[in-house]
Amino acid sequence: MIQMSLFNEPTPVLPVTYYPEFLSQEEAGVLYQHCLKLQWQQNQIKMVGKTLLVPRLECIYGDEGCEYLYSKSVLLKPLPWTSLLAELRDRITVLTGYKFNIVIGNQYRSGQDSIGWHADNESSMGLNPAIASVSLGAERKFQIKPIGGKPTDFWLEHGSLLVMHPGCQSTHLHQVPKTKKLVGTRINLTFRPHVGGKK
Ligand SMILES: O=C(O)CCC(=O)C(=O)O
Repeated sequence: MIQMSLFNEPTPVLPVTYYPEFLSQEEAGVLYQHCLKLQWQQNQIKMVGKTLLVPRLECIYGDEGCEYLYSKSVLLKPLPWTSLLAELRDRITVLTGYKFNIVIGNQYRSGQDSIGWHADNESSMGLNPAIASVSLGAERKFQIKPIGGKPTDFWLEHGSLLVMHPGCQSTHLHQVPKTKKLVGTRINLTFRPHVGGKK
């Protein structure tokens, strides 16, 4: 299906759904404060023979045994769900019908923190995972593009939810680029399935 914009240019149909006001401002504020206290760490990644610091902080919570390895070098071992994170997981499941076993947090401390173009296609999530991404704090640009195609920008607002539907990780790449603008802390929570999970 091709949609046309006002100027008769095709608007890409993306395998994502964006809910700008998924959480109320009050709920988002409480969750942001809770997330600041999670167990953040700056991991190291091995790339082209070098060991580099991941340019953001990360944390992981989830079902027992659902370890998550990405880029063949960063192994995240989940801590047990906090009650707020479990409530949020269940609320997203009620809205979308998708089930999740882990949540990976990304904390972008400034405009210099980022995540480059990638797809979340680790085999531990099984085939065609749905991934649900909650944003808290400072607004950052999120870009998504078909592999070999042009990016579309989303400004992910405090309290918003972006759902990447099954298939998205096989056909599209996404990133949160660095920015020279002065921006505050942003926290992102990505809820994911896991083949080792019980739910
Ligand atoms: O911070 C975001 O919005 C995206 C995070 C992301 O791409 C990831 O965790 O794989």
